Amino acid sequence: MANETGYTVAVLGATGAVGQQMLATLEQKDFPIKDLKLLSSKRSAGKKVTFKGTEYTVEEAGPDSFENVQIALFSAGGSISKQLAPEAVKRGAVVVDNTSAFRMDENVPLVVPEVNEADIKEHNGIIANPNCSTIQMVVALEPIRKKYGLNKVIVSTYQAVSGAGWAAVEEMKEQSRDMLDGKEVSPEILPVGGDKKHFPIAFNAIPQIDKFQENGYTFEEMKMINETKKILHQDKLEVAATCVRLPVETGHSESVYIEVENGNPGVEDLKQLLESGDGLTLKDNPSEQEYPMALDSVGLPDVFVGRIRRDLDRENAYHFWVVSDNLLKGAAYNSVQIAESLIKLGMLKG
Ligand code: L14
Repeated sequence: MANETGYTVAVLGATGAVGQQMLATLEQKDFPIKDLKLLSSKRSAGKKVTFKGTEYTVEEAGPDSFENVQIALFSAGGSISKQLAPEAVKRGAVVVDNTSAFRMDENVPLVVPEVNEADIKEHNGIIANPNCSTIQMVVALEPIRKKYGLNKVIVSTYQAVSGAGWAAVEEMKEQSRDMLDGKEVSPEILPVGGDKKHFPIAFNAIPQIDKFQENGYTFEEMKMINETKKILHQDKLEVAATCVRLPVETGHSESVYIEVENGNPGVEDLKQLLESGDGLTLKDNPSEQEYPMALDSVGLPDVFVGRIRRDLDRENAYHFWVVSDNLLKGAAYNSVQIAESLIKLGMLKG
């Protein structure tokens, strides 16, 4: 479909869980698209995808796919990004990469527009979209950090299966049926496709997301730790994370403990701050049992926060609960927001 005005946009990984949400977000925001190219790895090439009522055939991505592309949204896995992002940049595209391939590269801004939009100005062709669990946490931390400063963050996550892709969601559903029917199950994907062992996710809680590192933390945990410091521009911030997979289809939840640097804000102060924070929706009314839940977050771009309370032993410490749709604000929606910021900042060739 060709429009008179707008940009030439490529979506790489168009058939995947995140790619599909990228298309839904572009459609819903009526993003100015002149030409749309839908790309994938070899495995998914040839599949049909509909965008704004027009059917597209997804093409296998190669270096030349990015000829004349102005903005390329990548979500087809880290190794494809490593291979093709530099090729897209060589051909003049700006790449918004949703994998972990470039996030910690010092020449690549790592951006959550509500938090560090200005970092986009430093880009050299690639802008990284942070990890899903990191994004929703920093959106909630930023208003507090801005006013009171932060010394320490400890987070435990309760992560949904869709982050690992459609095949993992299918595995969870089939396993659930099989277990209820008393059949044996043979997990093949979770906790991590490429790891040695696989465990059932149905009726379970798995304290492993991505592979283990030498320090005993998983890669997902280290992503949260390192990315949070980079996005908040605070190398010395103390951060620890424990990432756990639950049999939830979509919507990550997080229990967050913080120690603020200056002052001793009351819970009401924090609620007001969070209520007016960009991209945040406060849902915090214990007497009416109102708090954020994964199921309620599905399909919505907001980061929901609630259960805000003081630590009982430390003056400057607080606990809260953060929930968001991991495929939207955690991935696709944030990527499209970065593309919108590029336009707003006048950084896309028209
Ligand atoms: O973008 O849920 O770093 O398994 C990698 C693993 C996103 C989610 C990333 C998962 C992720 C993911």
